[in-house]
Amino acid sequence: MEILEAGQGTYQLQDYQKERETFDWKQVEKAFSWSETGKVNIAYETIDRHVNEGRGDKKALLYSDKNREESYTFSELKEKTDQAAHMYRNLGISKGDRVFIFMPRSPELYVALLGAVKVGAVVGPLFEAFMQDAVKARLEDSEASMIVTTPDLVSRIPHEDLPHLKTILISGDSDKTGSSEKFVSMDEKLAEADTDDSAIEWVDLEDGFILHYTSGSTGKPKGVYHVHKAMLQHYQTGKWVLDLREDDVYWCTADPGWVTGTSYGIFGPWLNGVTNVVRGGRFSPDDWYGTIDKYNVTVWYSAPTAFRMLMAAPQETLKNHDLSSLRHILSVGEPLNPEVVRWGWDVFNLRIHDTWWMTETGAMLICNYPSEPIKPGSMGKPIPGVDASIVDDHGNELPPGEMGNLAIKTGWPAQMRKIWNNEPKFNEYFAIEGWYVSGDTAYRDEDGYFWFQGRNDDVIMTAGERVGPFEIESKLVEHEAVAEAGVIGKPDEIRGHIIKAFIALREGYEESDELKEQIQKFIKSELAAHAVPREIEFKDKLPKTRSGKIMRRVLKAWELDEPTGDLSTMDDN
Ligand code: 6R9
Repeated sequence: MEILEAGQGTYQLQDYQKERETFDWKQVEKAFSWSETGKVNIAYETIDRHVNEGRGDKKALLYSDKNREESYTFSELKEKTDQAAHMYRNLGISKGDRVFIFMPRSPELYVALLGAVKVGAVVGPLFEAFMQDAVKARLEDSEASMIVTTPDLVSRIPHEDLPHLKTILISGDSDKTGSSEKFVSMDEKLAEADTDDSAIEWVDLEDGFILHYTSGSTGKPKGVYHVHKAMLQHYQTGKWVLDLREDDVYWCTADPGWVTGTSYGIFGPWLNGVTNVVRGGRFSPDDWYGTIDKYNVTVWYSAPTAFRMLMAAPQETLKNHDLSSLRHILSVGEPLNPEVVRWGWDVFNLRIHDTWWMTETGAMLICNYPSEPIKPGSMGKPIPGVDASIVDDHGNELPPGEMGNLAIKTGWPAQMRKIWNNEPKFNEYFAIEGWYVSGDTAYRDEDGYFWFQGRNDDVIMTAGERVGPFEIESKLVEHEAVAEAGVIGKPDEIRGHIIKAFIALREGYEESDELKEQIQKFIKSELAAHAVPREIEFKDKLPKTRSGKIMRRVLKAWELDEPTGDLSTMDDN
């Protein structure tokens, strides 16, 4: 077994075992003044606290895109979010109202979101790429009273069909403004608003602040509801896992439409008072390496799909940039292929640390840590203060090596508190007494490391064997011709299912029957005969969510000629 040993430095989590034995979430509460007052606001703790504790002049946000380049200190963000809070109050928003944020990444987005949280509203971040039906479904389900958007996106809001939606706040010049009472200019309303901090609503730890819609495999998207108390875990995992320190320049590449872009694009870094980079615009290897180089990024949190695209980029792209500022790299969203970890080690001379969590879990739960060995292909071990296990469908814990439901003992701080308007759905996650059942299949090894196998629906039964798609996909991307791979079970009369692989080739490779055979031989000799994809289909690109997850259910639907279900989160580029 290949193992990447822990670094020799001093880390925020120095002794994992000891911390597991002694840690209590109560300790973290003491870092915040609300442990005395009982009243809290996550947006205050994220921004204002640093100003009030003398760190106001520190750079909080470094923003750039093709046309803009700006930076904001904590003091500047405090003033802007206070002003936004007054604006929301002036427009009648109060505690518990749902305010949606439908904007491309920009400083205005971060101000709009945190300002709404300051007045106690529950924010619903949307991907800017959402089209009309996706926007409508989410506003309808949540009965949102306001949406903040930009002139380019406003036409996708079907306001006539949304009786609860009272205000459409437009940031930037738009000819819509004033055309009906619903359309309001954000710039105008901001200019009229005060900038002191009296608009902050002090709420209870169990009051909600964010509603993240996430699609199930079919059916309509679910509104996952999180409360202010989640900050304890955003803050603490920012230390233990992101290993954030005073002078870090941190870059999380995720959009706030995805939970990673809020929990770790806003709250994790800023609760810890570090400088946070936001890069607008689209992904390209040159742009991303350029961003690390330009800002001297030290801690970088991204996703396997992006790492695989960087791997496939020409070597010169890498050589054109100085990436020596990087100290710590992390990944989330999808299984992190061992090949990607090896690549990271080769090109950055750093280990890529995988982290596992979900929209529903609100924050990281199973992770790799700078002070612990990494087993490439494993998601790591539970954070201190959290217990994870592998259970069967009746809740019996399974021994090491056996595949089953990845489950978490209930009661961690960032756990979702409800699915909006859908109690039965919420209860499904907790059907096994005392456990949150994730819907992922995994196993645990003798050393307590967890190994992801697939979503439950993705695990393949072939000729009596249970095969996780991840292991095969990871082996496939080790082949020199393969850029990305998605593996599904295709119904077969004799074997139950056969393994079918959809493959996107690297540049410079052409599809052919010889290549198919070569790939099959490669899997047979490197993995196992039963793991060989009997069918291989080449695609220009694989269907993926906006957070970069390969949509195996879409591959299956294509294969079986069945309806593909809700595609609102599919990336159409
Ligand atoms: C944060 C986020 C959750 C699902 C999760 C699992 C997959 C996330 C992973 C991973 C393997 C990892 N997933 N992290 N699979 N290794 N490190 O991604 O939330 O968008 O709700 O997705 O993503 O299947 O159940 P979300």
